Amino acid sequence: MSHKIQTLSGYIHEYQKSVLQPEAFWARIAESFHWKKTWDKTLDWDFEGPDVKWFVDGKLNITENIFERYLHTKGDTPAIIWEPNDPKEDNRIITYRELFELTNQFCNALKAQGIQKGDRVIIYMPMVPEAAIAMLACARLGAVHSVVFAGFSSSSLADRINDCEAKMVLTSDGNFRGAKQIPVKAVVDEAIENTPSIEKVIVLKRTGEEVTMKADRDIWWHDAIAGHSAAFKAEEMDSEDMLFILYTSGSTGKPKGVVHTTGGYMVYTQYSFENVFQYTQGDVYWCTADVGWITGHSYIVYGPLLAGATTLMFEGVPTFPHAGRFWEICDKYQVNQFYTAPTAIRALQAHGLEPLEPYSLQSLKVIGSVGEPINEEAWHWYHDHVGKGNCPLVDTWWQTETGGIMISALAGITPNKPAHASLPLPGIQPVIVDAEGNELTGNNVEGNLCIKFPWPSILRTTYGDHEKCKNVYFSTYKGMYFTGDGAKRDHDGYLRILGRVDDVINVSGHRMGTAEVENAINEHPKVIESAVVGFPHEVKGQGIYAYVICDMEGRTEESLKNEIKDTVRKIIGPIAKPDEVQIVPGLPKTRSGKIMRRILRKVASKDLSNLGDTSTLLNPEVVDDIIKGAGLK
Ligand code: 6R9
Repeated sequence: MSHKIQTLSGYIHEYQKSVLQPEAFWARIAESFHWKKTWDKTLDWDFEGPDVKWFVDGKLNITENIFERYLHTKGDTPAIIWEPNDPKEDNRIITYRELFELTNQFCNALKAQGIQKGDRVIIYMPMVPEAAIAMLACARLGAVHSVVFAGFSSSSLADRINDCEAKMVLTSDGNFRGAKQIPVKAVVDEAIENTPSIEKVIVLKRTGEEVTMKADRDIWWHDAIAGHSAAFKAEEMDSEDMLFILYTSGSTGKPKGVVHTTGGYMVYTQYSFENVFQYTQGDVYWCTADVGWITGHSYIVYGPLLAGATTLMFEGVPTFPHAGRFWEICDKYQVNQFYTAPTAIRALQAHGLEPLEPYSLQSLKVIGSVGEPINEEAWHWYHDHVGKGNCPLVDTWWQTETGGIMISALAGITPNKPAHASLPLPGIQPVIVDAEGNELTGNNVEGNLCIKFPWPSILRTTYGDHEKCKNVYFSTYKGMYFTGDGAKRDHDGYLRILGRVDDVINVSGHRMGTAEVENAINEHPKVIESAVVGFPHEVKGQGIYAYVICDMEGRTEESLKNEIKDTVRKIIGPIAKPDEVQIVPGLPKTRSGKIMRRILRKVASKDLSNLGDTSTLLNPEVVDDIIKGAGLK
């Protein structure tokens, strides 16, 4: 039975029910899934711990809700349509039955290589169907997957492997990305020099480039699956058994391993997918994210497949071999729902309308946005030229930690308002609070965004460090989950997300902690101290600006700046490379020694108004030097 909301009054009705009787509301939705044993209690929760359990003592396997649930009706329906990086290469269309068999076969391969229920498996792969097969196979045998975006460096990869003590890495020889070919296996080799827990590496042949294969450790994917059966009995999992760990940046130094569990994540991703995108059976849905991010987990793989949808997976980039690539793919497969990020829209907007001209885009019914606030200009361009003015544009606000979309219009059901995420989904109770944590009720209010009641796909912990989970998300405001975002409820009652209020920068929709980038910069032997802030960037949304105190001996300013950028690229990955590096004589500090980031943010955004009183600083004179150094005086 579908729980798709059909009308505005239906939304209002469902929302009210979900707030008045959340347990009854979610129990009714969960009943439409296949459970090996139904739950004894719908919800157990306490935000102090935090300790949240949904569908307590329920037993299930999430992949049975994709495969066994649909095989008799959808065996021959395409589950995944895969479009390669290079349009000249053949595409692949994989039906539900084929995906089922490929998943089972890979389960058998993983088992033969020593993977058991509870083991952690790292997936560091390109956007190919095998990445989804790897995730599903882990879930089916009860292993915990942790996908690491294949643009991260070897040391970022090693940190994640060590944090969760993974036993295996799944990777490829190389990745195609636009005109580039990236030697991924070499990155893995470097990473696992320092990861004692890794026993095996399975390598998918993708680019055919030469790689070193270490005997007894490395095995080709095609050899690993050879001779294995296409049948595998799904492991019985508890609702609260871990499904995956996904690392994400926060305001503290190292990325945190956000933990999602089986039952609640399953229920929420399908429910939110069907409702936000108003997916109808037979539609072709396309989300352009990478499976290395939460959007790829929830809205390329799990949500759509749980809904029995056809999900398109694209290996490449928006501008290769030409800036009309996205639109070409939309027409080629008659895509009905298209979901992308504002940064991609802005990048394509810069190419003008010409690349759109050869394509009709007539099949599109719904367009969506995710990852960062969408500015009004990009909103209108996307709405008018891609959606041709007649597709609802769902601006979906959510986070790695929330597992699924929290605030968004339901396409064509609830009203669209440019640059507003708008209204919460049923079951989601957002509140705007002031600095003291008082709830700001009514309209026309602005403050920090919290959620005051659990929803099924809320994070359960941060891997190996529950205290951190408590401190980061549940301690700032007592009894509430704190999102780290600022928000405004406008005069009509629609929510607008204002961006992060903590030390997290959002670069092209990717989260970077300022402390994390500073730690990387400080690895350079010539660096004495650094401070990193975000600044407005036309395409990326935010760019990274680094202020660095250096020992200049033997270096020119230019060479040092490049070395610093390179250090960050090597330590974290290309996405964290600073856009600007400014060498400074000092950093503005308070008398207690805290860096005044507010001033640095102002200078980085070339805005010298309201710098505030700098006379109370420990070193007021550096402010002038910094302003001059930035070329603003
Ligand atoms: C799904 C995802 C989460 C942060 C979040 C917020 C920003 C995401 C947004 C948005 C405004 C939207 N964000 N969607 N801001 N409007 N529609 O992106 O997860 O990578 O964890 O990032 O992204 O700041 O806190 P994640």
